[in-house]
Amino acid sequence: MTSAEIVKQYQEEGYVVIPDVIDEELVQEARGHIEWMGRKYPDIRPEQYHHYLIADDPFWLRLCADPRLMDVIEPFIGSDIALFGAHYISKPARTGQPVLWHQDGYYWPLEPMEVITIWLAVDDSTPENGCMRVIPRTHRDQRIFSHRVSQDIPNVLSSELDMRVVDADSAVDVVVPAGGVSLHDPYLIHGSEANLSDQRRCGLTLRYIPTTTRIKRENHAAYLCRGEKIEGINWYPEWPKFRPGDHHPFRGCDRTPWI
Ligand SMILES: O=C(O)CCC(=O)C(=O)O
Repeated sequence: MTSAEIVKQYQEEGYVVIPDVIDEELVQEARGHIEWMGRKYPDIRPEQYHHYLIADDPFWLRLCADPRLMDVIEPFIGSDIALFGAHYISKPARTGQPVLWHQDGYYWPLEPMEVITIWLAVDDSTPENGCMRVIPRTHRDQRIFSHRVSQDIPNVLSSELDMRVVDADSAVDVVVPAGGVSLHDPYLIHGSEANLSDQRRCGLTLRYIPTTTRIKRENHAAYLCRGEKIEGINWYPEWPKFRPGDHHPFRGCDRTPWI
C-alpha cells in the first residue's frame, strides 16, 4: 500500500493495517520486555501495563520513538510528534480479558481531539487469541457516545459503550502479524474478545499527538518523539537514563541517543 492509500483507507474506514513495520529483533526485545515487566510488576495484570510506568523505562520509550513508527504517523499528524499514551495489553493464553466496545476519545482530555493510535503487534494477533475488532466507518460523525461502568465480567477498561449504538454484526477482525501495526481513529467503535486460546496476544497501543494538541490533565507526561515541542503546551519530563540492573537491556542502550 502506498502512503496515500494508507491515509485514504484510514480516513474512509477509520482504521488501517500495515504489516512489517518493525524488525524481528525489535519484536524479540519487546517480548523480552513484557517478560521483564512480569517480573518487575508481579501484582499488575499484563493487560494493564499503563503509561505511568514508562517514566522510568528507557526501552519502552525507545520503542515508542522508533523512527519507523514516526514515519507511519507523520502523514497524519505532521512532524512534531509527542507520545501521549502507551499501554501494553498483553492477554495471557486462556485467561486474557476482553476489551469491551468503546471509543478512545471518550477517555481522553485532549484539545483538540487531534490524535492517532498505533497498535503494534508484539505477537501475531488473530481472531483466536483476541485480536482487535472494529466497526468500520463509525468514526465518520466525529461524535462520542455515552459509556458506562461495566464490571459484570472482568474486562480491561471496566467500562463500555452504550450497547444501543453498537451494531456488532458489522464488526471486522483486525488481524495483525507480529511486527506490524494497525492505526485507528479516536472516534472509531472498537474492542476485542477474551483470549481463550493457547497463544498469548500481546499488543502495545500508542497514542500520538501533534505538539499543538493540549493534554488537559495535570501532571500527565508527554514525550517528544520527533520534531519540536511548543513552550507552554504540555509537560515533557526528562527521559530516563539507562541503568544496568534497573532497566530492560536493549540494542544501543549504552549509547546516546539510543536509536
Ligand atoms: O488491544 C486491544 O485488545 C484493544 C485495544 C484498544 O482498544 C485500543 O488500542 O484503543
